[in-house]
Amino acid sequence: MNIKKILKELAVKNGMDMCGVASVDRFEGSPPGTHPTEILPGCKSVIVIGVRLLDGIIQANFRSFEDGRGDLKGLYGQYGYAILPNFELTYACYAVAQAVERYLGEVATPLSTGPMTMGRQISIRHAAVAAGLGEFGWMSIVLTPEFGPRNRFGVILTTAELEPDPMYSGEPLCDNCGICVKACPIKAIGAVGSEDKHSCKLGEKEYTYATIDMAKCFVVEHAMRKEYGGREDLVENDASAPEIFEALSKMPASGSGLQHQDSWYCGRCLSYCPAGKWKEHFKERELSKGNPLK
Ligand code: B12
Repeated sequence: MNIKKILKELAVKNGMDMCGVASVDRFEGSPPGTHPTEILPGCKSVIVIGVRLLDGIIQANFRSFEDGRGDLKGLYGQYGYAILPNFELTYACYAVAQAVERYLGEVATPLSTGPMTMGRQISIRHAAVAAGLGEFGWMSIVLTPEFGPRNRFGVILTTAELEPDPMYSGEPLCDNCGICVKACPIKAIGAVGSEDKHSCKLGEKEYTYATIDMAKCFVVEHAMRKEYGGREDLVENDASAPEIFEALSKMPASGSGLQHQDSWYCGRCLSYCPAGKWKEHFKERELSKGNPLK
């Protein structure tokens, strides 16, 4: 029985595009509490599954950014960020974990995938790179050869000793073009070449990516100002994390839909990143004018 093949096919049957395996030794240097063995004692392998974002949803973002169609922005929140990918990833993580326990008699712990499922037990970005699915882009999230940053990932920890996949070693996926930096409306992504950046070592490879001002990113994502599609100016652009959380707790609950609060989930950095096959997916189909500053 080729268990890795079965698990990968199961991930695909459950709507996933990618599946990779990392050995636990690739997680040396994890921040306290986030090492896989601190979450699952005896963890030997980390399985990472990934789903691409629909081209049709990224194009809805282009209509919003380029044509002012604010009414289409929620499609990204729904199908590209908070709702669908998270639930799909959650179901697929569950199916893979069930298969590991049923077929191998080992223990498998699926982790949270992000908004709507909450929790952040491990850095999923680091796990996706460790499992060979791609590399960090300057914008700090993971780029894959086909989809660039337009993917979401989920993680399953297991005591099963699975053969690890090689880490990505193809052509560099990010050429530090700086489009993500220019596309961000609140300047949350550090400038290319800035000294304020992050480095980390996974396996034998060293990676560098920008420092992200996550508080700023959050203000835009959650439409906390009118200029980002919000109903009111709830915080200043340079609000601190505590100020943001206080404002968020007072934000009126949305009267419609599954989400409790307004959120537009921005996504400019990942929509305009030319990595992966952006040209084939969007430019050649004339889906984007390609200028984030317009
Ligand atoms: C909370 C969160 C947010 C918050 C951030 C709040 C905050 N203050 O951190 C907000 C809402 C702002 C946000 C924004 C976005 N997010 Co988000 N987010 C998360 C979430 C749920 C948790 C992040 C986290 O706290 N991780 C835990 C800490 C420990 O990790 P860290 O901060 O990344 O790690 C640092 C160190 O601890 C160290 N480190 C951590 N682990 C390890 C391991 C080793 C071995 C080493 C050496 C070092 C190391 O390196 C880092 C730098 O110092 C993750 C899912 C997840 N669990 O990872 C998604 C996740 C990172 N988000 C994702 C996405 C898509 C986005 C957005 C693009 C959404 C959008 N707007 O469209 C933006 C990102 C914009 C950008 N350019 O970065 C995806 C990224 C997918 C990808 N392709 O890589 C993830 C992985 C969700 C998923 N299931 O796919 N996000």
